[in-house]
Amino acid sequence: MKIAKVVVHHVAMPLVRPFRTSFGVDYTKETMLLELTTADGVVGWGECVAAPEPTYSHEFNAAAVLVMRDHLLTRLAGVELSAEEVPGILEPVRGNPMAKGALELALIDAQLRASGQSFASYLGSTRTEIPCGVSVGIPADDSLETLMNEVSVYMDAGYKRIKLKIEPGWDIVPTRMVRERWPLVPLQVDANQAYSRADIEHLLELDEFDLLLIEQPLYEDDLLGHKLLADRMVTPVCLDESIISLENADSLIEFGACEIINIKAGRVGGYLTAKAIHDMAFARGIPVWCGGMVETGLGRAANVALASLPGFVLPGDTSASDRFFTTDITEPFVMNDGMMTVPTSPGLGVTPIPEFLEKFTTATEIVL
Ligand code: SMG
Ligand code: MG
Repeated sequence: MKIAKVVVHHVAMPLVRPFRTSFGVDYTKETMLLELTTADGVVGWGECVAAPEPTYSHEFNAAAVLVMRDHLLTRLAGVELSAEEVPGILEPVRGNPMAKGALELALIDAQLRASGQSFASYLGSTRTEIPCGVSVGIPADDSLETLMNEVSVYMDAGYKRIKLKIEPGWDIVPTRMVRERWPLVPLQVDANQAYSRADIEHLLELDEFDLLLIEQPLYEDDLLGHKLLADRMVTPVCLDESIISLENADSLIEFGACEIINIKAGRVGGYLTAKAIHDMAFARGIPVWCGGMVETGLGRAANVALASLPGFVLPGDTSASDRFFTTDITEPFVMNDGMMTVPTSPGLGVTPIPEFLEKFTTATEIVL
């Protein structure tokens, strides 16, 4: 295929409630949806999981557009290529995994629409439905009551796993409260790098809550710190932000810095690398699960397909569309008895609904 045109749709979608993490609070999802057209007139869609600010990682929306336009599409446009060649062609460009992953996804979608194959089948899916977990933010009002009410809503909805966002000052007490109220629910915590090695003794207090894992407790570059923690903590250490490639995932497992991996395609440069990390971890018996970046239905479709691979043995942050949005940009992803159906139509299996795309679009940019 030849990439002939790429339009970036900037969208802003209100969240049903604020989503607060240790690095900030969001009231709106401001994201970029890519509409890629091939020389044959096939359209594919992708979603960039960067944010307006470089707070989860170094990438941010404005920079991602520039990188796509000036450094990625200059290498990809107008040449005959398949999606599988994209990681290799973009390899000379350092970093910028979210920008790369978004373009790769749009091309995969176009390619699969042309061939009539679903994304899940293309990846090698072994399941028709997946269990859903949910990520619960730190309450914007710092109230334990607000947290308990929110978790109650998710428990009633049938979520199979609860993840609590934690930070210094919001960790032991809320985790204990949720664990006491729901003694059996699979529970995990995510600090988004908010602690340091000086907090190791404190983090060990979480061991009493029978957690599935603790996610990214320390700064992403503190690999030794994660190993020191993993050596002492009974709760398995899982890495998110620190995992940026197949090679470093392999290294960090070998080094003992993590026992479980959160796989997010955008953080590692795309779904092909995400699958490679899955395959490596599966072969080594390392559990993985699918992370989320508050995606619209487009990115959610891709994540649900990824999460249907056999090594995804823990429920992911693959919640229903209504966890974040009153109106999704695609047909909404719904959950039944804690499970979500993996799309089977060609490509991602969903496309933006024109009326909703128009409603949420704040700007469009032609980058090729
Ligand atoms: O999509 O359900 C989702 C969000 C899950 O907690 C979530 N993501 O560090 O894992 C993480 C965060 C990163 C995004 S915060 C805006
Ligand atoms: Mg995380």
